[in-house]
Amino acid sequence: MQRTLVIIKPDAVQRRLIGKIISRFEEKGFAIIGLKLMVISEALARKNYSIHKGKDFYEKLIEFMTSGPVVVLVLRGKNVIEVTRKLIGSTFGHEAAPGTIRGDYAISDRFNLIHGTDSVESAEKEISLFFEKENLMEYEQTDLKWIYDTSGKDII
Ligand code: 3AN
Repeated sequence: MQRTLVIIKPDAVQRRLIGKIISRFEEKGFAIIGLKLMVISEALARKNYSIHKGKDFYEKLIEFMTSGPVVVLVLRGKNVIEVTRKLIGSTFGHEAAPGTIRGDYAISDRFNLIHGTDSVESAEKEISLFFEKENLMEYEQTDLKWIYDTSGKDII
């Protein structure tokens, strides 16, 4: 099963949206296998967003991501990277479709509540930046057989 990293950003924590955001992922059927509340250090923020280094919004992004506590999650499930991005919605709150997390709760270009990894290559890299292996709980999801059809070789 695929894994992804999600960060509930400082604006979402301050606006008390942690529960609502986590519910979207739980209700979809994903397992939470990593979870913590933390303040991201400047060095870690720069590493996680190194792809945007040099862009005009980069310094402001680092400032925002380190401005208060965030909740960091690792989610597990079928196509979790792509599906999570769909649930999150497009980057700018005012453009994000209603029904998505950003579409329902964000309006800003920068204060867009949540980060979700965008590719398989980035996922394992980002997960290892935020979590030690022993802090990820690879438990059995007991309702898996009601979320997917697990009766055959593949999980459908
Ligand atoms: P997403 O989070 O939708 O994957 P990315 O990874 O392209 O978006 O950008 C990372 C973060 O950088 C975004 N969440 C957003 O907060 C910020 N960002 C991206 N593009 C801009 C922009 N043109 N102006 C301001 N902030 C931006």
